[in-house]
Amino acid sequence: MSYFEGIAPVRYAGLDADGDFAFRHYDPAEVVAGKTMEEHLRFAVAYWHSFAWPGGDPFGGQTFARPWFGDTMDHARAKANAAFDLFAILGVPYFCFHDADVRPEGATFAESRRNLDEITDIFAAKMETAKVKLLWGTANLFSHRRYMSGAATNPDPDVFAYAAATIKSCMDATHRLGGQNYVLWGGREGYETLLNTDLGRELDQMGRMLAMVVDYKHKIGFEGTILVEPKPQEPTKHQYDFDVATCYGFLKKYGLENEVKLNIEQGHAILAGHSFEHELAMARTLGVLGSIDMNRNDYQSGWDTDQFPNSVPEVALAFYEVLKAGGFTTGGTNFDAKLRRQSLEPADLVAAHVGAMDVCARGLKAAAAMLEDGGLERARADRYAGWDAGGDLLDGDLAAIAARVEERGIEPEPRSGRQERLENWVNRFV
Ligand code: XLS
Ligand code: NI
Ligand code: NI
Repeated sequence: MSYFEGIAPVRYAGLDADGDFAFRHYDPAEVVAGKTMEEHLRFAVAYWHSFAWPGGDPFGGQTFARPWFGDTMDHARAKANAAFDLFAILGVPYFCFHDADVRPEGATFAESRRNLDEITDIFAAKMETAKVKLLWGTANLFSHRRYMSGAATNPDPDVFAYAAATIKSCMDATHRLGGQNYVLWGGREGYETLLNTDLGRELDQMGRMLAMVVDYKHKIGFEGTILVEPKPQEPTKHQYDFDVATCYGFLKKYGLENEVKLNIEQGHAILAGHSFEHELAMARTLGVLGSIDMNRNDYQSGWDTDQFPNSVPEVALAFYEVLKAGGFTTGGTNFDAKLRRQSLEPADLVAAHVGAMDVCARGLKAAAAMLEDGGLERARADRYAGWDAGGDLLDGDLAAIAARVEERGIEPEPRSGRQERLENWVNRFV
């Protein structure tokens, strides 16, 4: 019997739909800005939050009683059955996973790797008939105590080697399943205290690991994109992949800026003191926008709360940047989001995704309408028009310009930035 017994596949039923299990805005076949919504949004379910997270918080442990919780291969198989049931109910085109989400840890590295290979076979068999494909795979290099001082950045070279071997096994699994991307999130690649930390050495170790990942990708003929996921802190006090701009500097330093793109997460942007659209605009501008982890942070708690997205105005500005970047290529919209720990029912897991998919659909439609209207782009073009006007004022060096400023008696006239008018304009669409 399915864990989701009694919940039928969710379909688009329009604004008059009844109940929790229908899409009111996400019509996968509806064409928006030249592509179907399914092609634009490329939704993915995150295996870890939906199937591996026990519902704990810093003051209490497990609240969820999932029948597949346990550390045997039988549990892992039961978990896979439930996961593929949810993928089918939602009709999502993609899912994402870490090794540790899908297989039990073995007594040795070799046993863990064999467990992963066995689950990979099961996924491959299910994917032959299921609609769902793999958006990305990744290695969990942060939960086990061996990684408490980092993975690539660990002071112990044995941990670096163990992490490298683990990444290889996860890249192999991702390749085998036809993954569109491979992700590296450096949860413990950072420090708790500078007092015991050699920053330069740790950055070099991280650069070497990433370069080896890129080499291995080419060696095995993996055609997906390698993605790094920025996050400023949590679990460590400071993480090296702080934000988009920091990651770009890192990629440049190690010569990887043409090989690696970024997976940008809403909650991580907030933790870094940015807005999601800032991070996306920065990545678009730097040419490294790869994929998004869609979620929402609580604005009061200051934690990475990984809630399902719920704000159409915020999501609209995010998809505006994605559309401006030309849309996703190998990337997609991964719901790196978990239920609140009191949301115990199977139905909660389904409804959370249904609502999030509808919010994204509304955001996408608003973004497409804003772009089509062109109001923001016109306002920007007008604001910078002086630069397009030509003229020789800016020719030459500082001295030449300075001379012209005096000769021509140039006195700049301040102009309105029109922020409130632009905010009002955006509100017409969201
Ligand atoms: C944690 C990260 C993690 C990555 C995958 O905050 O968002 O879930 O997306 O390792
Ligand atoms: Ni996160
Ligand atoms: Ni994430």
